[in-house]
Amino acid sequence: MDLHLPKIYPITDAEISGLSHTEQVRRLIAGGATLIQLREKQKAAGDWFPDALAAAELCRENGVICIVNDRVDIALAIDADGVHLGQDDLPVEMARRMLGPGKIIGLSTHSIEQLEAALREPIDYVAIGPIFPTSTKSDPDPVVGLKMLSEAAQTSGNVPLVAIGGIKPESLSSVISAGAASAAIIGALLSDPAKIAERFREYDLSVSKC
Ligand code: TZP
Ligand code: MG
Repeated sequence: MDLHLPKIYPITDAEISGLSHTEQVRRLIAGGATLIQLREKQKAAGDWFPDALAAAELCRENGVICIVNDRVDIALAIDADGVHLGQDDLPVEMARRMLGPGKIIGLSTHSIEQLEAALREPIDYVAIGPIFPTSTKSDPDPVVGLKMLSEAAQTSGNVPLVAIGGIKPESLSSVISAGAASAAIIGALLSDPAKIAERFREYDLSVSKC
């Protein structure tokens, strides 16, 4: 699949925002998001499913791409557009077999070695991070930095590269200049739930300056 990623890749987090995924999606769409990842690290599938389904339906109604973090079962159940896998999730080959050729698969990496291995898998995009220090991820991998991000961008070639970890509106241009196609963001977008749409627009403004 020839995937074109938007420069801002928002990811939901119910703990940080204190909101349901559906409400976060509503606010992110109001701010202009065109692709959203649903990320739920706490709830069991059965508890999360109704909210995930409503969030996916809201995305569909608005023509917004919906990607599910980690959970191929949820992605299938809500007919999401794709899944974002980590190094410890189902193997990409298996996820591809379950989802079929039409769905998006992204894979998180944390080093050039992992990135090179990821590029041998049937993925649509690859992510690398944390680029900057982050407090959002429990037990984060070592910080990658902008220099390794540039190396990753050269290594990934035509496969779109997503940068993640600690990206603020003021550092967005540095990750795009280093070669990332897109910047995934959690905390800085969601930490003030009343300002999610406003924060998204701030990132959008920074993109226009890139
Ligand atoms: N993977 C690497 S860093 C990270 C993930 C999921 C967290 C990114 O969140 P934030 O708040 O944008 O630093
Ligand atoms: Mg994961």
